[in-house]
Amino acid sequence: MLNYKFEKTILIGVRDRHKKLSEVQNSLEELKRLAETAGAFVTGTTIQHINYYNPAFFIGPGKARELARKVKQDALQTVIFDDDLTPAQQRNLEELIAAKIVDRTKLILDIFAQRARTAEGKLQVELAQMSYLLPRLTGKGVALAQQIGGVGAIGAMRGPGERKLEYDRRRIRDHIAELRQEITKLKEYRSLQRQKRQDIPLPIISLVGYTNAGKSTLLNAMTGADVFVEDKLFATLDPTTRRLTLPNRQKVLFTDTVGFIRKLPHQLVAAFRATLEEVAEANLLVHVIDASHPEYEQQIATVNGVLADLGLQSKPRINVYNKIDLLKHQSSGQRLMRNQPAGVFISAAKKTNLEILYQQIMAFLAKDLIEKRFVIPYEKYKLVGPLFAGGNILEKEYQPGGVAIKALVDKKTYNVLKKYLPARNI
Ligand SMILES: Nc1nc2c(ncn2[C@@H]2O[C@H](COP(=O)(O)OP(=O)(O)OP(=O)(O)O)[C@@H](O)[C@H]2O)c(=O)[nH]1
Ligand SMILES: [Mg+2]
Repeated sequence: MLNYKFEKTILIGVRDRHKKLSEVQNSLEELKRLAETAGAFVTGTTIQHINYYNPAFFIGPGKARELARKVKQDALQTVIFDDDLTPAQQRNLEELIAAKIVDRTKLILDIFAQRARTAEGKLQVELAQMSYLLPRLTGKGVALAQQIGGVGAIGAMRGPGERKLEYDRRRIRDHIAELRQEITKLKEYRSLQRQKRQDIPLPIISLVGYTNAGKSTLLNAMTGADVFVEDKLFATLDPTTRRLTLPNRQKVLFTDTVGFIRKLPHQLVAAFRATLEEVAEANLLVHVIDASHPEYEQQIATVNGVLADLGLQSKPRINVYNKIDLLKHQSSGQRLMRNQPAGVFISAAKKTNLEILYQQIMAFLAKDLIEKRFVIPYEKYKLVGPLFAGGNILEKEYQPGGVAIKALVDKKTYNVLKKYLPARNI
């Protein structure tokens, strides 16, 4: 992990013939927020126009030399590219320019490393970092021992360069395999804990959305939770789950997850798959959109893209347009309503319209459900109890004749359970 604290940093965006200027500018604006989130002191931003990507330097060699001069002149310490560099490009630029050369993926990985708190989060970030590092090993100058916990690999192996490189690669691959195993173990443990906690499985609603859209703020507003909220990118890395009782007394679980971003490093998506699999278990996704963001449409598209990558494009979803308190003009709200998929307009910070969101969630969960009362003999309860999956139990009472349950059930469950209807169904 690099330390960016207060380092004088310049950002480089590249525009080729296929990109719109505004696209490059907006992406750079976001890169600036990312760099600042990491702690860097951004002193300048440059857009380079290029016709083709130079395989050795990414930008043209002339431009690269110019950049080297500027770095020297202004005593810059870090150069961050808004695009991904190949390992060779990064190496060549580093040889030419007297500053750290960082690409967008590396920056995001470092932010994740700074911010991971739980054991699982840290392992996932480490896994992503190792996958990033593997193709970048050159056999020289890579402080591998330091990277993987100070085991004396470098000192112990002083064979010819090639052999050492092969050795380093193997060690990293082994380490990656270990990390994967540990993550799987932790995940299994967590899901076991989850099962233990609930004797009745509750519906799970997952908050998804672009980073900084207001997911954690919404979770806090709805559940009175105390999840870390910050006007920085990637405030949340570790999933948080909270129980919530809806106005109709139905209980549900809400999960807050890591936010998405454009050009989300594939190493991270792969490493966080375990976390994101929880999104896959959800009955319903609530897609939180920052309606006040000038690029909210592109952000929606990015989120849809990541969800599709995870195979979740057809999960039921409610769109939530957040931060409407910041929409100064009514016209921007109307534009939103005209152009976008239907959704609920809220302000999580001001708790505006949350009741409309609750209504929609309840309507979704209650779709095709009927409310009935059953009395289930104790000897059958073990068998029948799990049928109330979905947590739609409204009342539960232990009576002499069995467990009396008032619940919302779907047709199929009703057909199985109807033999337990009490003589007079009230
Ligand atoms: N004005 C306004 N600001 C909001 C609203 N909801 C969230 N915010 C602000 O937006 C910023 C990001 O909020 P978070 O809840 O941390 O966003 P997030 O989606 O959890 O972000 P990540 O965890 O980084 O993915 C914070 O500064 C919030 O105070 C809202 O309804 N109105
Ligand atoms: Mg958050």
